[in-house]
Amino acid sequence: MLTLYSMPSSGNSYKVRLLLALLGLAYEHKDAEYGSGVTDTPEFRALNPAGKVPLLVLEDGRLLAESNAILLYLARGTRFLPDDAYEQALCHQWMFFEQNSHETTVAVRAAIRNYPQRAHLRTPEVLDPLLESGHRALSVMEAQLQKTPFLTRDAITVADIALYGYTHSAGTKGGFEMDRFPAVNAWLARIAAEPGHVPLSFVPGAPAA
Ligand SMILES: N[C@@H](CCC(=O)N[C@@H](CS)C(=O)NCC(=O)O)C(=O)O
Repeated sequence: MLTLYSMPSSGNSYKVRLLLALLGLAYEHKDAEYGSGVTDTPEFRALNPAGKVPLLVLEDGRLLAESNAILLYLARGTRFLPDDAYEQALCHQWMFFEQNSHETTVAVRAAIRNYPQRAHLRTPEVLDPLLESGHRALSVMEAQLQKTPFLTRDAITVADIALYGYTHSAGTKGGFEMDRFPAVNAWLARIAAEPGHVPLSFVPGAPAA
């Protein structure tokens, strides 16, 4: 069975839990919530020297880190990753955008606003530029989603799951003005309606909130 080390409150971990749920794949969940110290232990550092989750352990013990690499691995041969080289590259395009422009703004602002460990960063000097750059990232998504129902085409792919991880809570957790992005909101609703969709709080073995 697959094993996933993940942080229940984290969008990067949620992306992987969501794809596993949409694929109907069973896995053992190892909780590494922020502040629990799990990612700082020598045992975990031996598995992932970066000290980050998500971390996937394959059935044969091989390891895979980085949420988007895990998504691409799990999605091969499924409806979530197109076979066509260009369409696949479009998925990569959006997933690089996610890590470079979206996670670094939308997720970082939400983390500062919500994790007590980041409370010292709750200043206008830090939060205001993140609001502006996060809105810019959301505008890029809005422009595409005005044209196509999903980010790369007419059907959901791993690119949508990667971007959903933090966009679904950008308003509530990040304080972003989501009313400005109607196509993004419609896209969020389409993904939430996917059969097998689970919320952020879902971890196997625990009741979904
Ligand atoms: N680029 C990585 C980022 C992973 C990451 O930053 N994970 C955070 C939670 S969102 C983490 O594990 N933090 C634990 C720690 O820093 O101790 C990915 O997409 O997987």
